Amino acid sequence: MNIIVTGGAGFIGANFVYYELEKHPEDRIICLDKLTYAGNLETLEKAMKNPNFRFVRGDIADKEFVEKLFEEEKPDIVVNFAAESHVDRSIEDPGIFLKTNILGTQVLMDACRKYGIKRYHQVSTDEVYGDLPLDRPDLFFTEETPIHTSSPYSSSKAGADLLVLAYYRTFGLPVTITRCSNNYGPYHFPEKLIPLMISRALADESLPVYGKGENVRDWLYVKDHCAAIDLVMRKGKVGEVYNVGGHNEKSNLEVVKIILEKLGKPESLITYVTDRPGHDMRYAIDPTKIHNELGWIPETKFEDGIEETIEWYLNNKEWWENILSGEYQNYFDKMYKEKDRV
Ligand code: NAD
Ligand code: TDX
Repeated sequence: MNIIVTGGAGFIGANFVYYELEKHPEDRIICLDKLTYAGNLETLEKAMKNPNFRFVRGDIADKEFVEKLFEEEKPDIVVNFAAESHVDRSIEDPGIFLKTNILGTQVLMDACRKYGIKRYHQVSTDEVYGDLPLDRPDLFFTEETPIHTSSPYSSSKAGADLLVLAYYRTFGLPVTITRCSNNYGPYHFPEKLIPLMISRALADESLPVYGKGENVRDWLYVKDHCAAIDLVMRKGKVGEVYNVGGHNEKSNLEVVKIILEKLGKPESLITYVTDRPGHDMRYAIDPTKIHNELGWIPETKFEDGIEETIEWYLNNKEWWENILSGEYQNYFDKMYKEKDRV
């Protein structure tokens, strides 16, 4: 099968590219990525050596470009990871979130309608459900929980989800959606909580915790998310939404303290800073549906996953130091433009 993976130079998309190349060597992966500040071609260096992998630089919201790629590749499946993904950036500048996350999804699905597709899979987030209170640990997000967003980011993801379901109902497009909790693991961009705290702690810099650090996230190791997407896009029921999460709730302060402890750094590095406006209090996924229908369970315990992740950041300093210095943005020109390989 030919599978277009959009946003494959980002955190989860890249992990998914490697997951697919290993698990389904018979399939061909075409990664379409705009290489925004969050895209890093260095991450895909190993994949580039695989004859079943192709990288193409482009914008999912560019209709002409997307149609040309569909004509060339005739994809069987499209998995859409491409998005602006950072909540804080969406508070600073919402416009690009609406363009990429909503209009980009529309352009991709229109191409799917025009050229035909076996499956369009939308990678979404638990943030579309809004948040849960800290004093109700009995409450979880199910697929029936109403959409109730807080940030421009989550609103743009919810808008896209609604459009995907509309394309199923109105046009019969064979779609599926996964809504996943917070991921962590290799290749996570160091603007997000866990890699930010690891890189700053290693440099003995202050660790900025928003508010009191009591907000709770439901952490899932990225490989478990990749396994869930792989299952849903191949075996999930068309027109359905599947929640993905690991019953791994931790407050931000707990996470930061675990990182400090593992790195042997003092808690005095923690600095409480002004809270994020509209900050969601607690996310918690009920993954019963994907477990019962498709047999998915998370395999990595947080205690193991966080150790592996810290180990990865220690062993791959160059990867994130190039990001912090901005060097990674020259990689495309250096390695690919001159050689006309993409
Ligand atoms: P990321 O920011 O690390 O990567 C996004 C990728 O998309 C980058 O490579 C970027 O260059 C690319 N991109 C952005 N705009 C594009 C455009 N217009 N055209 C083509 N490519 C474009 O994001 P991530 O954390 O890997 O998240 C991937 C997806 O998973 C997103 O849709 C996000 O909403 C969703 N998600 C993320 C998490 C999480 O914890 N990170 C949890 C649930 C869902
Ligand atoms: O410096 C920080 N200090 C801090 O206290 C940062 C960057 C974050 N935080 C807090 C805010 C959140 O409560 O840590 C928590 C996690 O923050 P992020 O890493 O920004 O993730 P979050 O806002 O939870 O969103 C993530 O999970 C859902 C992803 O970025 C989204 O793309 C995904 O949809």
